[in-house]
Amino acid sequence: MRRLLDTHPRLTWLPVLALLLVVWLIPLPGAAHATTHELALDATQYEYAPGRVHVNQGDRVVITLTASDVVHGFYLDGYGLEQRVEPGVSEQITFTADKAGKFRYRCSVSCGPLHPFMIGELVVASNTPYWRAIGTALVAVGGMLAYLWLTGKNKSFQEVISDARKEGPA
Ligand SMILES: [Cu+2]
Repeated sequence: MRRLLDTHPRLTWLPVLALLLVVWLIPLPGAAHATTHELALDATQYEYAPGRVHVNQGDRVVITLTASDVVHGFYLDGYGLEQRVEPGVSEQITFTADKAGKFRYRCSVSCGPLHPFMIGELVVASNTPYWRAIGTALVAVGGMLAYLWLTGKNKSFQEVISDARKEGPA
């Protein structure tokens, strides 16, 4: 290792880079920020209340689903969750919002003429520290690749010079 560092002194910053990666990647799961998000969701002809729900990626979501007029359903796009709910009988839906983005939830039980328009939206905010860590890692890897590319270029340049000297003056 020492001999390698003597011949390639700039390699010394590679351990620093490795340390940087470790520091950034350890808190990666983002579980420290995850909370349990409990909410009541009421289904009625032809809407949900609330019509839009905001949670953070990684949150455990506990929905207490009720129907206040006729039988309704709840189907969450992207997560494939489905639950039927009858008036007067609340249902609980529990899941982890591990996918970031906007997902529609819609009624899955035909409940009347405007049933197809009974749609709500779940907004899962992406985990910023997670993406910042990924971004830093990509930048670091990009920097390392750039360094290796430059090193390789210098080496071949030196080889070119050395070859030129071997050939000597014409
Ligand atoms: Cu419905």
